[in-house]
Amino acid sequence: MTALDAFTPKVTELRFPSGFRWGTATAAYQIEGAASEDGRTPSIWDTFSRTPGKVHHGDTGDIAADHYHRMPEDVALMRRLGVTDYRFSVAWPRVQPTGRGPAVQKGLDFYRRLVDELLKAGIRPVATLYHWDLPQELENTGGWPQRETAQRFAEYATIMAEALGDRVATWTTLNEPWCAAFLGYGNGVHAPGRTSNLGSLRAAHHLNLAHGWAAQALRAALPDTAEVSLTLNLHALRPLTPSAEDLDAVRRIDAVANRIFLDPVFRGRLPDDLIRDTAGITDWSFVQGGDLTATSTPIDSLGINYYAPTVVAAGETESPSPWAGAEHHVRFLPAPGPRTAMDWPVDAGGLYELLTRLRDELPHIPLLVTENGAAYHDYADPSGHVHDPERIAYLHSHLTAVHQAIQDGVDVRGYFLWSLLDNFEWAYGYSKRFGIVHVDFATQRRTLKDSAAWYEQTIARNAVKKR
Ligand code: IFM
Repeated sequence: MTALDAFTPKVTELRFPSGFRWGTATAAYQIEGAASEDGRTPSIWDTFSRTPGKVHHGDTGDIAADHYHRMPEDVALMRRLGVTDYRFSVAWPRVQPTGRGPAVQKGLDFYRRLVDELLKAGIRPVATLYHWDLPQELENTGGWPQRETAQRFAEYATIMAEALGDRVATWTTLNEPWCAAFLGYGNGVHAPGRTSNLGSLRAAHHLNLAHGWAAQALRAALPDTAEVSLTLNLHALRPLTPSAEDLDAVRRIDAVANRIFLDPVFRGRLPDDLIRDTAGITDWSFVQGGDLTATSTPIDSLGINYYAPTVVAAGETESPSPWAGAEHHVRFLPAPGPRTAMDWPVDAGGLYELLTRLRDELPHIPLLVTENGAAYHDYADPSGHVHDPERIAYLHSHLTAVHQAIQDGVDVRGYFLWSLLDNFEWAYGYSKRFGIVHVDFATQRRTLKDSAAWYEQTIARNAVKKR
């Protein structure tokens, strides 16, 4: 130690800006259950999960974490943790069972009660309109590859804004449209399980259009102070080597994973290279005049969901793949590093890379990390405790990356941990646990994991420890 060190206070904490939003996130189909109560009709996920072989173990969201009946208990848990914000999604088929026409009051009432409960607890509600549960009736008439679905979505956005707009200040139109388009209609591992490259590209465009029209509908119905947002799962892409071939592989995937959404939404155009790369599939004539003006309706913030980076190289991918043909001559490789129960690498650098990229490319748009977290093989020990040190380490490293990004000039306004509760992890059913609250699905008993206590302290300090 030098003489100077003795007088320099040691930075032991990485403090976040005051007013930083600390949230948790969930999605309707993953937690609500009550799949056929109070007028709710099947969504594409009900149909898909009931189709043999589609979801691990034949699991469905019929009961899930039974949040529909336990909502006050779950809000009380969040209050205990001290979260400032809660990001939930609305189940479209609970509110508008056929995807058309008037709303079902009982369905709306659930979200009214939820919002009231949150406000009573001092928690800001952040509502997502679409987290993948399309009313089955709209899939029957063509789903997202069909333009009309985007019109229906804008009407549903108006219904929700009129019902909750006086109390919900932050609205997200879509969650992860990449998954809805490319996993749902490209490789079919998500609902509705269709496999068509053309279908996935049409779906991506109509999701962009749905976002733009819904943003306009929200603006028309909400107070001027409302925050209108979109959440993307942008891919942090890394070339295997700096060779021209590997860099071109990154470019191709960046076009079909990231810029296919970023460019229509923030620049009012489609990437030229995407149009070139997909020329064998479509001439994009389903994009009509005025569409790209609608998709670029200004929004107030962008949500980023991040879990792990993706390494790409020149080569060949096995089909069916979700990349709409743009992956020809592209290979995906496992990134190095420790892995979560999803077999995803733990690498917070990818989050930093995405955030700083957005700072450089879209300097005026405030960012929210709307999902980040990890699944591990958690269990309650004989004394009833759930120890999850790996999740704490994961969260710590990713929050450190967010802090560094803020230091480096990125306008990140909040962080929403995925997820509050263990829940239905889509095609993996209940086999993957992302919650900081353990759910015993046989009894629906909730137990705070060690990571919940860690998050509570982090929120209270508005800081993570420097390691
Ligand atoms: O559970 C999902 C969530 O619904 C969307 N983003 C990724 C999470 C983990 O896979």
